[in-house]
Amino acid sequence: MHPSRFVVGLGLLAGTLLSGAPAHAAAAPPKAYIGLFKDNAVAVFDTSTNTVMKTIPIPTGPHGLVVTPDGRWVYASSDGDSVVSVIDTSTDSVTDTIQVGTTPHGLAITPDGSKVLVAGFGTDSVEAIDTGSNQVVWQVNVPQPHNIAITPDGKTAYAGGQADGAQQLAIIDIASGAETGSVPLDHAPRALNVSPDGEYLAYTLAGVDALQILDLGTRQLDTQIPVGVSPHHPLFTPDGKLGMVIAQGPGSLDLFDPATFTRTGSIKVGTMPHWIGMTSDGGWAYVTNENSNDVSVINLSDRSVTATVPVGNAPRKIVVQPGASASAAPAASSDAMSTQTPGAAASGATPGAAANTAPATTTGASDFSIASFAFAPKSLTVKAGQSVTFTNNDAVAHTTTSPNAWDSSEIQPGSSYTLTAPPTPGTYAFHCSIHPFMTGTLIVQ
Ligand SMILES: [Cu+2]
Repeated sequence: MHPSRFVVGLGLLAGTLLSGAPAHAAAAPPKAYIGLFKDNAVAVFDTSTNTVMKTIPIPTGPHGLVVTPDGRWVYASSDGDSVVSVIDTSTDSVTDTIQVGTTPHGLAITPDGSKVLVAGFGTDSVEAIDTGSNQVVWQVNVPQPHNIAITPDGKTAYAGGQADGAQQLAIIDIASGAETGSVPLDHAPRALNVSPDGEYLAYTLAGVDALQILDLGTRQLDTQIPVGVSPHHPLFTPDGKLGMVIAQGPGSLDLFDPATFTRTGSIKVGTMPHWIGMTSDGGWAYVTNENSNDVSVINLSDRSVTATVPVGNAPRKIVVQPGASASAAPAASSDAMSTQTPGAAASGATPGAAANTAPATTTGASDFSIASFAFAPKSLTVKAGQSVTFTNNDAVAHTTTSPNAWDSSEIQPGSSYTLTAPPTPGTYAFHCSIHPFMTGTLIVQ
């Protein structure tokens, strides 16, 4: 949300490269952070290669997610726990855990990065975290707040309250933490965003297949834009010229023209899409697909989906660091994982692989352990025809999948899978089809 800063940064970068100055000024491509609701983790996604680099475990139920305007910190709430985790993006590790009220839902961050607002669904309150101290500095009563939007001037927050009989947009003065007004609603608000010019609020309602546009000057409903079934997260490009909203039913990203409030197009994405992340130049959008376990990478200049990337179980929220969009064209690479199509279940034929998922504890030592989203050891040498067992010691399901050689399908937590090493000597690369960044090698002699 700092287009001017972004432009300056790009100018400096370009100048530096042209003059052949030291490379340390080169900015890293922005990373996206994706909350994996069923993996209890945040995936770190490299937008230059469209691959997951790492998965960071956080407490149960990753829900809200924001990144500071300088890109340095990511805040993630866990709705099954009462905490907000702070991720240092320079190391991609959790460096602080902030206690908040029970069942925190959505997060929002002020444009200057000084405060993170927490929708405290279970405590009927919105809390503010000061990002300098990572302490809660105020709290205000709002019944069952779910998601929050902040105006571009950083002064006002709109919190969508979902409580029966008190469905509303609560208006909060961010400096004081006081509620200054409320817009009553007759349906539960889902997700919301303020237009870049600060003039109106776009929001979605449970059970209403239209995007709602509230004039923030008059606080009256300006118009409704009919969109696909079960609309969810709305977002604007930073220049305000393009609006978009998730339509969960058809699995699409619906586009609208903010000048005329008319729907102008629709882009097919995955199954049960949830949230939109965008590069700060508005060049690329990333849509999480909760039920197909992947992210659709969308080139907004020609509105094409350039890649569909498996990222983990039940991706919901996504944020993208500020910075130049560097989304890779999907390589027509030999890397089978990056070309997996949405919904392509890992159920292919597995010729030659004797396979059965069985309780792990019944027989001897396992050859591969799966833990913390990694295979251990990374590589193993066996003889042709030898039994090789994979034991899943993680809390989430994984697979071991080697294209054209074997596919375990899902190995549940605490279970194992035993295969017979292929008869043909060679090096067999394998991965987890749910978390394609998990890779390993079986060397058959
Ligand atoms: Cu996995």
